[in-house]
Amino acid sequence: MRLGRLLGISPTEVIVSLIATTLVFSPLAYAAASADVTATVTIASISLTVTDGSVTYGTINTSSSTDTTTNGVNDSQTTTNNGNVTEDFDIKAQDSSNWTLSSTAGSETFAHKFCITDCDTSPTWTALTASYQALATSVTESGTQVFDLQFLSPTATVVTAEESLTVTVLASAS
Ligand SMILES: [Ca+2]
Repeated sequence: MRLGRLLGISPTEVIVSLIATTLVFSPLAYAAASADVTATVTIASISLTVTDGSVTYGTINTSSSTDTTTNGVNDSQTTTNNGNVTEDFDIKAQDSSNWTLSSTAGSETFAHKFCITDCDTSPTWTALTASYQALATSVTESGTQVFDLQFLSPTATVVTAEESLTVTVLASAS
């Protein structure tokens, strides 16, 4: 009561003043709080390479065969996923300028086959066709698939100049 008289206010009035001050300043303490969410995104890139991408079978007879294994020209090919998503690889071939692609060789007809497992020792050759077939599935980023090719020459042909043969590997999102 003595303090209240000196300040000219009663104790009850002092308490009320303190509460009022608190109510005024409390909202300011919350107003400064914030937090950010940082979002990132990467656009999918589907890409592949085939190295070295070139096979020279050389000169062979009709009704003969050669391949890229160590028993042949030793030139296995490596397909690499150089995109940024997991990919599937598919492979196909096509007729050449003068010969027809088939599963077996014939007159003016050749076969082109691929192998992915134990190709140097006990290869399993699968005939390439004009339609895509699975070469590898679920290849992770930077992952690779090595494969070999086998060429079976026509049983008869009038073509004696160099013939170019095309094999195509396709990458798609796995
Ligand atoms: Ca080569």
